[in-house]
Amino acid sequence: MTTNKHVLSWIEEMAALTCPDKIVWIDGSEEQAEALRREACSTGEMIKLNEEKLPGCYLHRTAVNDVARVEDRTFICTTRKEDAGNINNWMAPAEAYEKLGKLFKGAMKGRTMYVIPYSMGIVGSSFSKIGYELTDSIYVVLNMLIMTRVGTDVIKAHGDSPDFVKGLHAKADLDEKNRYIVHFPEDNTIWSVNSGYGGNVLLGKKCFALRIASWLGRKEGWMAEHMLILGIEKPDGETRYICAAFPSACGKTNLAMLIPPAFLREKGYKVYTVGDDIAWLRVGEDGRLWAQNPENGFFGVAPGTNEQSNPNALATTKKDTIFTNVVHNLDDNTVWWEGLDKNPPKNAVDWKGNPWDCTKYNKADKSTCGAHPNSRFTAKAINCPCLSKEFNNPNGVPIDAIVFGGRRAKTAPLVYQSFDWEHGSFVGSIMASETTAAAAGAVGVVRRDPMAMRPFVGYNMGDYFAHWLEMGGKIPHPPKIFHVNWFRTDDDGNFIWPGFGDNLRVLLWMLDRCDGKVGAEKTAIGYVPNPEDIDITGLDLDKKTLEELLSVDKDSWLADIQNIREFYALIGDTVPAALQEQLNALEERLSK
Ligand code: GTP
Ligand code: SPV
Ligand code: MN
Repeated sequence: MTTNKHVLSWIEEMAALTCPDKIVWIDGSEEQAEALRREACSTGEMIKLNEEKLPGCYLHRTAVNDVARVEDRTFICTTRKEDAGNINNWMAPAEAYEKLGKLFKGAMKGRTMYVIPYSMGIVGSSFSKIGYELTDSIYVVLNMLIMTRVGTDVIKAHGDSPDFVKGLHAKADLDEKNRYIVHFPEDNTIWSVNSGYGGNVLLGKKCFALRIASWLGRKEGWMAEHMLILGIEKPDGETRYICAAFPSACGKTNLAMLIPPAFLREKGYKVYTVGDDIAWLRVGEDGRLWAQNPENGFFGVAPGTNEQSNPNALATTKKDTIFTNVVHNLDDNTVWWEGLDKNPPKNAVDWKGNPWDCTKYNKADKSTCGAHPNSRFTAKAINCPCLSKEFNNPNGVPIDAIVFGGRRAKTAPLVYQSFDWEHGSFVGSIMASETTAAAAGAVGVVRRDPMAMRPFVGYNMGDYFAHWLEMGGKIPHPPKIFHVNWFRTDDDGNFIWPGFGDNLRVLLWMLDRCDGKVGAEKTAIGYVPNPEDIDITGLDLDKKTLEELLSVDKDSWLADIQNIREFYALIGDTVPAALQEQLNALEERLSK
């Protein structure tokens, strides 16, 4: 398949280590993919779903102990510990190679090693990057075929270059205690062992396009961010682009695919998706910040996706989709998840593979769920009805606004705007959110998650903040930076803001701010909208509630300051002085 001696000698070395029975190159052809699907069905690894209702769709169940990213088993292995920083787990590279080398030794005996040549970004574009993933999992191959651009075109574009990301994955025996997701940014290398789940094993995604790419971006002067990219077409036909960074399972896919509320649709507003999870950002010749989605598909959260919340995502999953850890409806061989509709299947199998009694479902008890809370769909971007026509533009799209946001039951208002890039970087650095099922561990605990990148920065968090500040100096026309919170709750724990499509109302305020069309109230934390500037036409929401959503409670902010100080202290002295000063200034403004 290739004559690239760097690739060949690396594969030879990895094969000598893992001892597969055979090696199969993935060429990106439909024939090969179809043969692999058939093989996966014959072994039970995947289940073919109803060809009429869900053509080309499959169900996969992971091991019960292997349902989410494992942050405590994810490592950044740099020669110097301080290059990985205090937020990342660190191991010395030699130690990690030795430790994992033992786990990989002979791990593919009796199995096939698949070689996946893939491109993150448009094949052959100067802003794309190439990786090879070696894996013993057909599920991984089939997911990578959807999520990235794979095959002979990539090999051709790669040519003889020694520059590529070397990914090695083996399921081994899925032993949790020996599960490791390990990055060697100095070697462009990723090793993942003992998992078969999503972000742990689709090495192009979080491992490459965020952790390794963020390292490369710092070195090369660009940014890799956990951001969706969307386009808003206005009634006059002009399209404006926004990036938004929310932590895992906090609404990126939903915002990226939103359907405008009826009154805005009637006025002619349309929303287009460029990306739903990852953005690579660089400064364009015009001095603006340009964003590209390096992925080719969506690995989206299934629960909560329905005809009302996200019809575009639902439509995207109607063909050529792999469903992971959802409910199998045996009556018509389709799938179901909590929040899809009010008709859970009667004759069904849950995500663990056991018969599922939907009458026992109790919202408060996650163990009664039929679908795992982090169950997912892997769907092709081209099947998305609202995919942007710029999706395959190698230049990406110019960005007007960057939005940060998280799940905060109280503190954060619906929206506010930072004073400038430096303050905006500060706002990103102090982000916090309640944890979700996307990662193993407790759910619903508030933790600091700077720029939604806490689990994904491939180097020292303080240096990452410094990179943000430095990039600000390199962008002559920087986007405006905002912060949102769709998740404020009332005293009974209900969300106050309707969210989903109605979030467009807030995005339009941002665009008006970018264009200098509306004023705002200057508060201690930033610019907050005058309530009358958020259009609530047709909403069951009164002005008083909107005021409440926009209010800044100084006491809870002051209480947060202490927590931010502790977090900065944890990162250590790499936190830029400018951000420490921003924090002091915020405290001062709040105390006035
Ligand atoms: P990752 O793929 O893990 O990075 O997640 P994501 O950020 O793309 O999150 P996603 O859009 O899949 O949403 C996760 C959950 O948040 C789903 O259960 C959604 O129903 C819910 N959600 C998304 N947007 C909103 C919103 O505006 N309001 C409320 N209340 N819930 C939302
Ligand atoms: C996330 O957890 O942010 C995801 C899913 O997008 S995973 O690919 O598992 O990282
Ligand atoms: Mn994500």
